[in-house]
Amino acid sequence: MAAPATRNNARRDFYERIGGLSMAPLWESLHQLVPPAPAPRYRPAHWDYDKVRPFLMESGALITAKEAVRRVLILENPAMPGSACITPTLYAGLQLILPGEVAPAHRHTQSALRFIVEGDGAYTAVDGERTIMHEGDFVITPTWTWHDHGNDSSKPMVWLDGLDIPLVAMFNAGFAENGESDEQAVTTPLGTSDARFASGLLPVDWKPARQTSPIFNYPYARTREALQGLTRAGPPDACHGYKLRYVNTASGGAPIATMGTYMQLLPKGFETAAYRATDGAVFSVVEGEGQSTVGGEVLRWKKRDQFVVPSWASVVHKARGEAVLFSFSDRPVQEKLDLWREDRGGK
Ligand code: 1HN
Repeated sequence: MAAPATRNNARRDFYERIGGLSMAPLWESLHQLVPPAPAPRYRPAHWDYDKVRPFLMESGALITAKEAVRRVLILENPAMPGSACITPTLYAGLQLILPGEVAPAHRHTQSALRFIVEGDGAYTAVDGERTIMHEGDFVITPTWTWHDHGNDSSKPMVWLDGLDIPLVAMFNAGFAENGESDEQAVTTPLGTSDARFASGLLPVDWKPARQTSPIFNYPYARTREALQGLTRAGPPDACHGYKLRYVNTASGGAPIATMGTYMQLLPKGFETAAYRATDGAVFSVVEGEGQSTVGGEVLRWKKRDQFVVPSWASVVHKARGEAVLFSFSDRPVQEKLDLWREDRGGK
């Protein structure tokens, strides 16, 4: 073998020459390509609603929902500037719709979830059916469905949008089109999907045509009641407190194929055991206050704050009073691909 300097020069020269043929040496990047454990290139981050809200309201004076199409402030991971992503697979943003406004109808192959942060009484319409939204409701906009939003209430409405934009972009599977009018014609009475599908019963001959849930609003009142029931039924899980996943009751799977959604209650003063999983997750604080130590970083949160926990980062949640946290992640995708892992009691 030649002396190290000569050898390195020879290698560099070799890399340059094969680079001309669009080739590269695997041995220079192997460790990075196949790390021994997830090494995410994004960070934990927290958005304090008291700081965010004034900017949201300011955006309301700058542009109408109609002109903006969607008046949203993107929650971008601070380690991924310019990406419009909160994690490498997920997009999140806070959307404002003011009284009397309409966000015009369109559809796209990206799926969306809405988690209502502030306000009551605005609607979203999906393929001709409206649902009235209230704080804490989880509402789905399935892939390739027409959707518009409107606010007939007298107060601003703010919700967290979660979309699988980066995942769809990775597959180059994105399509979108605008509706012919801003508001869709209502073709189905209010409450239809709830009546047909949300009571643990299904219309006798109904067969699911897609993975998406037939229920499109999972109201907070019911979710809260379920959590409360759990607290009476047994002790909390050491890592999660009382945690439920939203379900497509027709399949047992997630309501949206690409994004799992969860709600958990942490009893007063409860501190979870350290936990980590391969799905990075976005949280929205529904009730209470507390803190989460994420990979050693302390995020202090309260009602209406948002925060993000990266893949495989160790998490410890601690509630001051009783707290309720909504979250979403790409876990159903990882599970479908046999990739999802968790570590209960992880460092
Ligand atoms: C979208 O259609 C909505 O329908 C929200 O409310 C956020 C972000 C990127 C692309 C489409 C909505 C979006 C979006």
